[in-house]
Amino acid sequence: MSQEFFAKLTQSLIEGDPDATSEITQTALAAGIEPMEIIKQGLIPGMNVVGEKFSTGEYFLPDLIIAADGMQKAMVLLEPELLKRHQAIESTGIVILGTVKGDIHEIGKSLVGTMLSANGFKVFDLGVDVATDTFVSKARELKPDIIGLSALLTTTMVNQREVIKALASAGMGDKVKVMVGGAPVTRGWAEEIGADGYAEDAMGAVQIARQLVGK
Ligand code: B12
Repeated sequence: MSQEFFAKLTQSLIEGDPDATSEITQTALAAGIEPMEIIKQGLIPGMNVVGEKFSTGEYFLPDLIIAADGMQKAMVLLEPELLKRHQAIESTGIVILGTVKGDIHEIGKSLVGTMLSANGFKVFDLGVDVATDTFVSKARELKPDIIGLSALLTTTMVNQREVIKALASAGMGDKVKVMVGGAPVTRGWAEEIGADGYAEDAMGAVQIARQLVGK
C-alpha cells in the first residue's frame, strides 16, 4: 500500500499538481506511513525526475517552481510530524544553517534543519542567499558548535569555501565546525575546502553533526 502512495506522490510532483501532492501526503500520514519514508520514497524521487527533465530541456523554470511548491506544501504537513516523533529533550548542540550567497534553494536546507531540530539540536536557520559576512557575524553572536552550509548550484558551491575562509580570518576557524551539503557537493569538495563534515542527506547530516559535537 505504501508503494502506491509513494508512486502517486512522485507522479504529482512530476505532473506539477501541488494540491494533489499535499492531499496524498495527508492521506499517507493518516494511513500511518512514516513521514521520513514519504520524503525519501515519494517526494525526493519526484524532485529528482523534475530536476533531470529540467536539465535535459524538457521542463522549464515554471515547472521547477510548481514542483517546489508541491514539495513545500508537503513539508508543511510533514515537519510537525517529524518533530513529534523525536521530541528529543537533551540539547545536542547549536547549529547555524543557511544556503550560501547567490543561491535560493531552500528545501534541502530546511529538511536538514528539521531533522537536526528533531534530534535535539538548537537550529538557527538564516534562510537562503545568506551573505558570507552574515554567517560570520551570526557565529560571533550565537557561538554555535556547527555551521551548516547548503549549496545547490555549481556556481555557488565556491561560497562555501568563502565562508570557511572568512571564519578563519575572523579567528573562529578552530572554534566552530563547518559541515557542507547540497546536490553538487561531494566529500572530495568538502575535503578540498577544509570543511569538517559532509553528508549526502538530512539523516547523514544528523550523524555528522553528532560526531562533530562528540555525541
Ligand atoms: C526545486 C528546485 C528549484 C526551485 C527552488 C525552490 C526552493 N524554494 O527551494 C527554483 C525553481 C527556485 C530553482 C531555481 C533555480 N535552479 Co533549481 N532546482 C530545483 C530542483 C528540481 C530540486 C532541489 C530540491 O529541492 N531537492 C530536494 C531536496 C530535499 O534535496 P537537496 O536540496 O539536494 O537537499 C538534500 C541534500 O543535498 C542534503 N543537503 C542539502 N543542504 C545541505 C546542507 C548540509 C550542511 C548538509 C550536511 C546536507 C545538505 O540534504 C538534503 C536532504 O536530504 C533541483 C534538481 C535536483 N534534483 O536537485 C534543481 C537544480 C538544483 N536547479 C538548478 C538550476 C540551474 C536552477 C536555476 C539557475 C534555474 C534558472 N535558470 O534560473 C535557478 C537558480 C536560482 C538561484 N539563484 O538559486 C540545477 C543546478 C545545476 C548546477 N549543477 O548548478 C538543478 C540541479 C536542476 C538541473 N538538473 O539542472 N530551482
